[in-house]
Amino acid sequence: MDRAALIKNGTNSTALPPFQGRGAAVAPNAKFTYVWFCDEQSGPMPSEPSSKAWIYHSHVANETEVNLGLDGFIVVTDPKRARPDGTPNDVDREMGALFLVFDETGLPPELREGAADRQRFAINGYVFGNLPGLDMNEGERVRWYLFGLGTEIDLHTAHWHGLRVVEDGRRRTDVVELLPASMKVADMLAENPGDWLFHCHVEEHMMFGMFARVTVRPKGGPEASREPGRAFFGLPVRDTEPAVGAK
Ligand SMILES: [Cu+2]
Repeated sequence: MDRAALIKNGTNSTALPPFQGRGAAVAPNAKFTYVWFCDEQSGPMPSEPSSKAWIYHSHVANETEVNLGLDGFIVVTDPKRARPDGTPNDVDREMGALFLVFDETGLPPELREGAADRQRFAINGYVFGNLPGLDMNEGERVRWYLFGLGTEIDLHTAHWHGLRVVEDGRRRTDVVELLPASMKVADMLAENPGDWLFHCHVEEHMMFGMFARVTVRPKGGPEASREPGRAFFGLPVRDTEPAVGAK
């Protein structure tokens, strides 16, 4: 997230390296709290969907740290269209999906996982249908935040089977194009119960594992959880893996 919001007490990454400020680089196991200031231009325009997401990533050792997974996103909601907790008031569920080929080639040997080609064609870091959490209930209005990142190989086309979306409030489709550092919003009505393939439509990427499963649970059966951390962003809850430095 280079320009979505300004960091008041760290470093504003619109400057060129070497970056200045206490938050420019944080040593392993050290802590630093960034304070973000979001102005009106951090949020969506009135013509855009009610929330939008911005990628952020480290600039300290950019390529290495991106490939180690030091990437994330921040959602900014239009205050006129937000619930008190900041979530957009016109959707029932939010998902986040990062399409990125994690390339371990340049990583120190002790950090590699040993794959022969050292490339992982991943959605949110998961490959071959193992991404958990893309679970929703029939009839829900689901907002997807879609991201691309990486390099020349990262030309991705996010595609849903059995489901359609409206991309950035302007066109109906079931394929959203993503280039590196793309950030897009796709709104879906989960109207078609079942287990559906969600994948990159670039042939090689799909064959190398860039696919996941989306489940739309039919009305009347067991429901997808609304618990924070499960209902949002398609991210797993790591009950058994406390964050580094956590007590
Ligand atoms: Cu792809």
